[in-house]
Amino acid sequence: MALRKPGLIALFDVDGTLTAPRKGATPQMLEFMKELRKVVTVGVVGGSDLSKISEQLGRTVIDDYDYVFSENGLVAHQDGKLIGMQSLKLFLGEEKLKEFINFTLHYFADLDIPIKRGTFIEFRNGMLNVSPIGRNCSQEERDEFEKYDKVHNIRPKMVSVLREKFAHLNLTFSIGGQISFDVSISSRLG
Ligand code: M1P
Repeated sequence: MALRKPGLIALFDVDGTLTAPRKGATPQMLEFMKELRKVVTVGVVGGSDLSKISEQLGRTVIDDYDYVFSENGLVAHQDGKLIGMQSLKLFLGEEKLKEFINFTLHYFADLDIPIKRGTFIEFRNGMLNVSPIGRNCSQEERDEFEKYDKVHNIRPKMVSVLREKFAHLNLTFSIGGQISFDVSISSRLG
């Protein structure tokens, strides 16, 4: 590691950058990243939780990169060790969290979209991942939902309802992937 440039870090997004959305990295990409790490400090940043990023970049991902920021940076690893984690549960408290989840599930019950599958809300450490079609849809169903959403704005409309209804909770909403959006602790708060 003697050749590495000090004070410089190369940070890479996962889905759509190092891998196709929710797919594994190619051997060529993994080899490239390994070589890059010889000359510069390398970090990866993904919206998914660590277990999904590990599926995509390899089980030893936290040791293979200098930094791994999962859940959009709400969980941080450096040199294989956990250095920071935000907890949505602690931030909101059980009552507010339950109120948010209940409202979201009611919204889904009234939502008319072509198909629905399962896992509509995925509870992570610092965030909830919310998906109108459900996270355990197939790749084909995922691609179809993405197209449908571009026309019907299912996610933007839902985010705008939630943003207004839960304005007092200081949450951040982000639509980053194909079938879902992330709800996390607002970065504006310490
Ligand atoms: O990394 C971008 C997003 O990837 C996934 O989104 P989707 O399943 O909708 O394609 C999720 O892991 C999401 O949290 C993340 O922001």
